[in-house]
Amino acid sequence: MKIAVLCHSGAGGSGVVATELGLEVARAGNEVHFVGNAVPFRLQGSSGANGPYFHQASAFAYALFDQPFPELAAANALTEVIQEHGVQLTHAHYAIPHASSALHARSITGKTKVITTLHGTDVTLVGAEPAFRHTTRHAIQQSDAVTAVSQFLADLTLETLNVEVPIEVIYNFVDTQRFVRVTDPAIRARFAHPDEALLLHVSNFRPVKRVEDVVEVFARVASEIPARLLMVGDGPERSRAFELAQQLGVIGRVHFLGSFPDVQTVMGIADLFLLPSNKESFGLAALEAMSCEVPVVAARAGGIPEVVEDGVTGRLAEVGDVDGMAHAALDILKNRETYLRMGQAGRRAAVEKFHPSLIVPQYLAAYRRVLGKG
Ligand code: GMT
Repeated sequence: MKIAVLCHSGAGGSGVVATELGLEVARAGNEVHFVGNAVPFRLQGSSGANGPYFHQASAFAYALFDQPFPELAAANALTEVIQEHGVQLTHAHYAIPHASSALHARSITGKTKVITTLHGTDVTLVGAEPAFRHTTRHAIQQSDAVTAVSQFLADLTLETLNVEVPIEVIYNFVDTQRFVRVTDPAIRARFAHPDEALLLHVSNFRPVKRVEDVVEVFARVASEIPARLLMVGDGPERSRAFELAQQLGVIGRVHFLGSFPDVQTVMGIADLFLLPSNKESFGLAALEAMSCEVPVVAARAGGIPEVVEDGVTGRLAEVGDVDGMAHAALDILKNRETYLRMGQAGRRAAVEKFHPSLIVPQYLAAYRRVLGKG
């Protein structure tokens, strides 16, 4: 099969899933072409002569336009890729603008099918916004197939956007060979003393992630046991989290490491992962932590309970309940038996439910069905 992929290039879960899937689909012998404004975050350095290939959309700016039109540029670049490389199928990750760009290219060429994967805020925030309601619904309705990364998201889409097409749930996956426990004490020693608990948060620091709650939970934990917090990623809420850590007097024990692609190294040395988001359709970072045998304390929001099993692979509390989350974190960190049991259960879930060998074939089957080959 020849497949084009449209996705966000930054350090967000939808771009990560799109990239890891593109790499797997290429490894399975298919030709994969990414099209966009920039090389996706995790594709950098990962593609070889057999692909996946990356095609840059034009960044043309014109004085009359008060802003550029990246979705039109993407549709144009995709049209060229379809014509030049005989792409039969376009996989759009995130409804707006990627599915819209793909539909545009389909309408120009009459040659590509479009499969759209819904990831989260494309429905819960963007799709719920009156400014994008009709275009989001149209992009979903007109796709040749639609998938969502959790049952929660599929149900919400059908309900809130009044969508009338079927939505197949295909969970996200994790590379369980890459996301493993890191046992080298020298790596952990860079960030924490052996007697300190190492807590971790990884995200793009948008308001939806509630990064201030991460700091609040950490401050409560650190008032009872020796602990440190690693904050990985960057985004609009970073400085607020930093200021709060200063106000709460824990700044010396909180390390803001910025954003980097090899997050498995810090996942593999952490003792606890925090994800207090107020909306989360899946929570890919939590799954990556689970694969590294790290228990997760998270908000009972959206699709998180489909990934993190309360009391088994971690603990869930209501959104904003920082006392409850701190209490749960301390329960886990103070009880070695619970900590080990939850870590091992997380790893087992990653291997048995979210392994690429289980999930990638579901996408390949969807591709074949859309192309009338399955
Ligand atoms: O929809 C978003 O907010 C963006 C997206 C991203 O690129 O970070 O995150 C969503 O997709 C991820 C991959 O499927 C999911 O793991 C995240 O839960 C989801 N984010 C939200 O729902 C807030």
